Amino acid sequence: MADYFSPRVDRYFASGVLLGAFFAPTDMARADLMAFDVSGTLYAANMSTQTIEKISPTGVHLGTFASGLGNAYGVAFDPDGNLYVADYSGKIHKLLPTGTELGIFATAGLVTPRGVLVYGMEVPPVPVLEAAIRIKPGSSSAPINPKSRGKIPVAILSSTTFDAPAHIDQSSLTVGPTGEESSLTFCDAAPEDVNADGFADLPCHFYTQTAALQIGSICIVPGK
Ligand SMILES: [Ca+2]
Repeated sequence: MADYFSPRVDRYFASGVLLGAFFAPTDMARADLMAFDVSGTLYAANMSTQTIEKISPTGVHLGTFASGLGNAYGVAFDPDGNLYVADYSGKIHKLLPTGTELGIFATAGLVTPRGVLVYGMEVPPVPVLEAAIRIKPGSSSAPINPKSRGKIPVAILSSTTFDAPAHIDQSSLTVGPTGEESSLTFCDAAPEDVNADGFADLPCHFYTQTAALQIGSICIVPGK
């Protein structure tokens, strides 16, 4: 969800509960309209800078994808990965997947276009499994010392419908405020049922310093 008057994009759980700021750079005053490409990279039109900005699937600002787009508002991809940009000054720009502008796609009939859609591009969403994080379950206090040079053990629990050791791509696991931290040390070769529910879980270990946890910041554990 882009907020017009503050430079950030927030993310919500499917339930509507606020997950937190997904993307909040100070150099994007107006992240208005956005579109995902097939890899999950987000493209946000910024009318104030006349640019399209790229944001990684974990919310890292990857820089400017294309510039000189007038009053860039709406964005939409076609099946070939070309990007169409609605320019409020009266035209639709067409960009190649590289970001190079192919030219003006249309001007006829356009006065102040803001939104643009490509017919048939409604892509089924990638299934997302949301899981809660419990720190030191069973303990009355749950401190983590961010200055520790040790490792944080994290167990990914299995269930009747989810086999963590079999389904998790271990190389995709991270722990940290952005999800970009290369904090994984290793996962145990042998699965272990850490919560004694009969399902073997995946114990993993993350470098505490690389995870760079801070008081008051969120911690996310993305993985595929
Ligand atoms: Ca278990």
